[in-house]
Amino acid sequence: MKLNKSVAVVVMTMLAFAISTAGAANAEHYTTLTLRTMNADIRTMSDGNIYLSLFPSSQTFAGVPFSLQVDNAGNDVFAGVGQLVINVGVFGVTDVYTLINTAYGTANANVGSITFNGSAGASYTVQLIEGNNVRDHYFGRYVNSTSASYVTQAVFGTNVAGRAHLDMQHFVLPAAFQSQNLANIVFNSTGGNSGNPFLVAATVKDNAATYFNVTAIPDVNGDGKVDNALLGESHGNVYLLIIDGVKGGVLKQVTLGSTVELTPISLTVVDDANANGFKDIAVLYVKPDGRSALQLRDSLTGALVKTMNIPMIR
Ligand SMILES: [Ca+2]
Ligand SMILES: [Ca+2]
Repeated sequence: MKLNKSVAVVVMTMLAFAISTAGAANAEHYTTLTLRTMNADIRTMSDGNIYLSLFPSSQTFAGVPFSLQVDNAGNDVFAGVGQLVINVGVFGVTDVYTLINTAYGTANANVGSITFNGSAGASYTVQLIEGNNVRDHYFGRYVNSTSASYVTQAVFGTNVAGRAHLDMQHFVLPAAFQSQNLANIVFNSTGGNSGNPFLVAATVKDNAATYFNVTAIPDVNGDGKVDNALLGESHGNVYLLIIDGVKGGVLKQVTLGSTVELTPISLTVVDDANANGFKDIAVLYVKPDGRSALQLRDSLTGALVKTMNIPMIR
């Protein structure tokens, strides 16, 4: 609905800080982005009182952390016809979450776009369409519906007539981004009174993994060169990776269990217990009861050969 603060036509290239919120080791890895430049205050919009508690604060909406900011002038979103460039600089981003709604809006109007630019050429643009992936923040006489499955309506606020709300868009980036930095996100607003999109906050999720140990294993891909086995953890699971010792590509990836079930310690090469001609790998880990165990995994297939409890020390 109405933007009480006058928003001039602006084309802006603004910087933003990326604040890492890695959190617990077992948590998914999110980075909340801070908009360094804002030019409107949604607390003054229709039913804007519901936003009073939000700025500034850290919030979790639908399981995704967001950083909500307010500047010295009392602005808390980027709005109006113009462009905001948010520098990111996070490697291997898989998902981007945004809080975007509009003031006003005409059904099916193209009111802008959001573009994700990689550091090595990847680029992905999504148009912002009223009634598809954006809608009025206020449930009233403008556009009150979204059809895109990746929009979660009213992650904050109330989704009924006469009340305001914020919606969350979940963009899944193409695979090319997993081998480069997400350099920046360009929020482009063109809608004017056909729908004036405003960006409240954005957060990115990456595929960061933590590796605990690596060991050389006899050649498993037949190029005559020694390969490597790695023990790692990502997104709440513990993994064994067999990678090409020369080129680094993944030959086999298997999940050993969740980080709730096992805490990875180390791994080593052992003899060929399952007699398939390839040495096996013993992974040492700690169970929830504090006792340690070994998973014996085949170095070619990653298949579980056996699990061995380790005798207590007397
Ligand atoms: Ca090899
Ligand atoms: Ca074997």
